[in-house]
Amino acid sequence: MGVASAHPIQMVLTDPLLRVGVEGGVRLVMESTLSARDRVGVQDFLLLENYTSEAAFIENLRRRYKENLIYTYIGSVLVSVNPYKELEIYSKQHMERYRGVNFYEISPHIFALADNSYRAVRTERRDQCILISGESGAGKTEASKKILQYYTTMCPTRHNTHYIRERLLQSNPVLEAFGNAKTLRNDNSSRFGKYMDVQFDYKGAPIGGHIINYLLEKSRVVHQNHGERSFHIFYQLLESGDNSLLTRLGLQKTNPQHYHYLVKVCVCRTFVMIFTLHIIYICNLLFSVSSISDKHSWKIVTKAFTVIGFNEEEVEELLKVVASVLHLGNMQFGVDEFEETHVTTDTQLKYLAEMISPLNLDQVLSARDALAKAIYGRTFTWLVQKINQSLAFQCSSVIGLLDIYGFEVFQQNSFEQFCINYCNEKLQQLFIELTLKSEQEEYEAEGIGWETVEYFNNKIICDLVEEKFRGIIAILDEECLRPGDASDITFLEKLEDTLGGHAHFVTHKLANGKTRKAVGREEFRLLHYAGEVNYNVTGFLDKNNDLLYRNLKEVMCQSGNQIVKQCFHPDELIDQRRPETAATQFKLSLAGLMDILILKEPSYMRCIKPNNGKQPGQFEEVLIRHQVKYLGLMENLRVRRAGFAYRRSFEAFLQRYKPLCPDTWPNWRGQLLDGVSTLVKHLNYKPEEYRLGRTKIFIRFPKTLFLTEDALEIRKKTIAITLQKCWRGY
Ligand code: AOV
Ligand code: MG
Repeated sequence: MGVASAHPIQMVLTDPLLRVGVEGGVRLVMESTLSARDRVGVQDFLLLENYTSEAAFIENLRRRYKENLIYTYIGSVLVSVNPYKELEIYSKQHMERYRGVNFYEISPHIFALADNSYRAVRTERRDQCILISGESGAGKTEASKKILQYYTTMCPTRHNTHYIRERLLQSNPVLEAFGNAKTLRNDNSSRFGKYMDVQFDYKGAPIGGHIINYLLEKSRVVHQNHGERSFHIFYQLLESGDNSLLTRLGLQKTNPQHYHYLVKVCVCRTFVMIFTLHIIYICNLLFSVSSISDKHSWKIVTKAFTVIGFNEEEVEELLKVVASVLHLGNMQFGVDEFEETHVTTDTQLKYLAEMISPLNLDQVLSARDALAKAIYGRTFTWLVQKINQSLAFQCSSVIGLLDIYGFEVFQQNSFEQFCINYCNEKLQQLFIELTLKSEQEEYEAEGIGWETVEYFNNKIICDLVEEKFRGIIAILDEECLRPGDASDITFLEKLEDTLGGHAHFVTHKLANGKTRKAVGREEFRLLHYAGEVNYNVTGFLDKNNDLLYRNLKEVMCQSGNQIVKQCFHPDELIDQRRPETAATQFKLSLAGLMDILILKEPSYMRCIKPNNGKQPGQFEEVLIRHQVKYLGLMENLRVRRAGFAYRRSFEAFLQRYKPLCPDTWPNWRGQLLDGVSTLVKHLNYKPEEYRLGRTKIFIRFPKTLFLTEDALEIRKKTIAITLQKCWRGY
């Protein structure tokens, strides 16, 4: 359609079904590999006739989804719709089809995205990152695993780093066991953020990796929402750990209901006794998740430990930590006639418990929970460090993969959802900065004629959360530090005082003094880019403070368990400074992430969740339309359609493609602009395909650049053959 179908370079290079000789080179054209099925709808939204119509956009998605064509492009952005069923499109043969092949030549696929980034690293040593976004359950984690599989299967190997590929792959099941859980939105929901660098040597072999983890939702260790589970590892261990192991850990091979932390759904404590039987019944139904086999996962995880390089003792130490968390949850406390709390559990944890007994019952329980969360959270970070050690970080070109928890809305949303959704705002902001905003600013700076495309910039929401002094995190920190009567409710009041009237912040109070029913008295509502979410402030201060009694830390420092010992360092006891609050730590780590990403060349994948029932084949239009809207896909398409797919500085363009023109080869001695003009004239670029700015050339269609790349490849071969002949003759 709008794409240059009969490009002069293409005419030289291609004849759809034939091998054609070009300058001595031979090439089999890939277009014939597109089957009729692959062509359902358009495979790139840029080709949509009616590209401004949201209905046409969704219809294209629907038609393709019906044929199991879950991938479609918007230029170089890959859009995917979760199929909720296994598709036969990820085999090694499929990977091979995508190796070294340009986007437009073959049907859209995650492997094409992976390969495209890989080639940029391999041929030009440009660091890449692949940013995968979408709401909870949309398919981000699955996508990042597929990308990693592609690299570990298709890239060349260096024999002395062969083990690295296996370790890169096997880090996933371990981290998922400890960091993923069943939620209402996703049976295997990532409850931590993960950024992973895969490092490649100059030959393109993966030689190392490095993982950064972001804010684990550790409150899940001590309670879960109704219908959800704690982290997978607990169930895997209880279901499949062999008897002697469980005995050594003091655990019983029993239903998880035996462990208080695994049945601690969010129910008021006073009613726990009354409803115990009822809860046990519900929990029996809850523990098994039909889409997850804890037994099978356990086998994979234990094997993965070995691959990563854990020895038997280390695995046992780690599982002891997991078990100790369950034991902590089962500690019981009684109150005597003087209202003092005593430990009533007769276990080896009694000593530990005595350390916290001078508190009242509520304080004791929250101190115990804080300890369980700290142990688990720190062990998770230890695990990531341990994996990093095994991945042998080296200074080289990288492809970064970002797989972070997706935007989520539950009936009850707390501090965790607030952090998760803030993180998604930041990623959306990056997407806007790097695509919509910077693209348009660049055209302006380069003096390229341009009609501005309007889009919603969510910076206003990022500022609302993170601004110094006035942002929600700053106000929360202030309340956390304020001595005296600070509470979750005073925090809410402060928010109202400072932010009331902000376009994206709402409480139950209306300006006319009346009450807004849709927001509870203990809630505030944020109008996120992806939708409205009510946050209940209960627990915000505690979770943000994330404090642990000093004497509990002391006990932990003396632990005989090697992992616990490493997680609780005595230096912590000497340090008098107050640690950063949880929200501020998170804010800083996200700022660090943005710094990492901004230095790399990004590729985007936007994942869409087709229904809330996790069902294959169900394309719920309202739900999908909402995601298309908030992911900014229509704006993305409009900017792309109006804009240019690629840009290169005159210097880089000339340097790379000068072998294609006798006037610029081997060197161009004049002005860069003139050199580029001469080169594109020789390549027969049509006027609508490119623009020359002040310092850069802008190329409208990917196809133009791909064809130029193809021509370059052939030219290089010709040069190599000529040189060989010369040498032989010589
Ligand atoms: P998420 O990472 O985006 O959610 P996942 O990648 O865990 O979502 O996907 C959720 C589930 O959808 C998976 O467990 C699979 O059952 C299914 N699924 C996703 N992608 C595919 C695919 N390409 N082929 C087959 N099934 C798929 V969250 O981690 O909750 O934000 O925090
Ligand atoms: Mg995930």
